[in-house]
Amino acid sequence: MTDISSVAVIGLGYIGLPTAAILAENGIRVHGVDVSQRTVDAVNAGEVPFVEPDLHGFVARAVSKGLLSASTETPAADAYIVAVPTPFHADKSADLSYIEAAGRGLAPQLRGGELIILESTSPPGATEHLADVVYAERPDLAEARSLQFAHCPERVLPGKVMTELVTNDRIVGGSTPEAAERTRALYATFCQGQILLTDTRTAELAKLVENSFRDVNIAFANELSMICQELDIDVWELIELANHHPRVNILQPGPGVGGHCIAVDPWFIVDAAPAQSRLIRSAREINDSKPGWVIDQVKARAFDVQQATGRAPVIAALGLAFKPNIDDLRESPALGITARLAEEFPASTILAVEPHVDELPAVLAGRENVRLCPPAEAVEAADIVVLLVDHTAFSGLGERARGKAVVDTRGQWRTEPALVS
Ligand code: SAJ
Repeated sequence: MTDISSVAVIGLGYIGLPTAAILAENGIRVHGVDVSQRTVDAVNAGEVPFVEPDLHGFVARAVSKGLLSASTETPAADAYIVAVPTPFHADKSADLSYIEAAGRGLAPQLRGGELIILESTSPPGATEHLADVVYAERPDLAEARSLQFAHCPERVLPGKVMTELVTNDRIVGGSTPEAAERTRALYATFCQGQILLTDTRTAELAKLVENSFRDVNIAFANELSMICQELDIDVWELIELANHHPRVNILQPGPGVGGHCIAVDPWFIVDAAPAQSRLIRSAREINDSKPGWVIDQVKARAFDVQQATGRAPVIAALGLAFKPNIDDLRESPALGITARLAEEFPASTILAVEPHVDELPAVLAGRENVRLCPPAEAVEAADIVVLLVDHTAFSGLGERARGKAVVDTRGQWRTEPALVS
């Protein structure tokens, strides 16, 4: 049983808003806080300002029951959950300024005894840093150390957030065992998975390690795809065969790693222990180099088309999102590759294909040689087809690409035309 009846959730983004809504669904009074007035207005109207399946129903219900409200100022509450972004600086070190601002925003409301939980993905030591920021604002509470701090990193997959919030196991790192226990009791109001307790630094590193594990394994697959190209071996067949071994499970190569998590979090480990993080750093570098390798593949095919026809090739770029069947373009290698194709082939028409958006994103919109095009029409018109995202909508198009130069970075058409013909 939790002794907490009111929670302020600071940051109403992809993690904060679902967490606020699910706490409210389970009877806790929740007040959401965000710097964006637009987000605050949307939430107070029971709306969700981004796409996440099922979230809208939770938010609308919670607001109509009077259990969820929002504002730009932090109110008093029994517990605070900080779910703000942690981007990195140019030197790849973590930018903790949003966490610091959240700490300064909640400090004036404290009376002593509150629980302050950091959910944002953070480098080791960030929860202790948040405590230092809060106590610096409230020296009257510092001597008795009467506040409790905990780190409870989010682990949900975008697109499945409302399910995974309930079913995933959680890690809770407490500044004291009591802080960890109170956090466990609060999360147990909605989490049906195990809630495992540790200290704050271990919890922080555990989250970073989960995403680095995936990054390193994707880098292995990406490196294999480049090795196979050199050796003229089909990487997809190779991986399928190797994965028949009972202890081998190789992931899938692609055009690079996108999204705002896996391509970012490993750098926090590298920054914290640079000399010891050689494999993690290499993996990041391999995954970051993959878009350049894809561009080189297109260049080789463009040279052949130019030689054969005497004109610049029409290039279809299939997919702009960072992974299949979503509309999220953040840190998307597919989007970056399409922009670079437009730059590197100024005489070519680039047909950008993304069934999940209605207009070209800003990075492509101003370019004269790029236009948004429906999938089948793009494949039909192109000399070179570059498959960047394995959206289900593209699965039947391989046959139409037969006879054209194809760079299939996802292996989606592998059983149709060859990987790279
Ligand atoms: N990718 C590949 N090959 C693969 C798998 C993925 O190239 O075999 C690429 C995807 O195309 C995409 C990128 O990796 O560009 C990341 O996609 P993802 O589906 O692996 O992960 P995210 O970024 O959507 O969510 C991850 C999840 N972490 C792990 O699976 C360890 C999620 O559970 C975390 O909560 C989330 O990061 C986060 O917020 O940290």
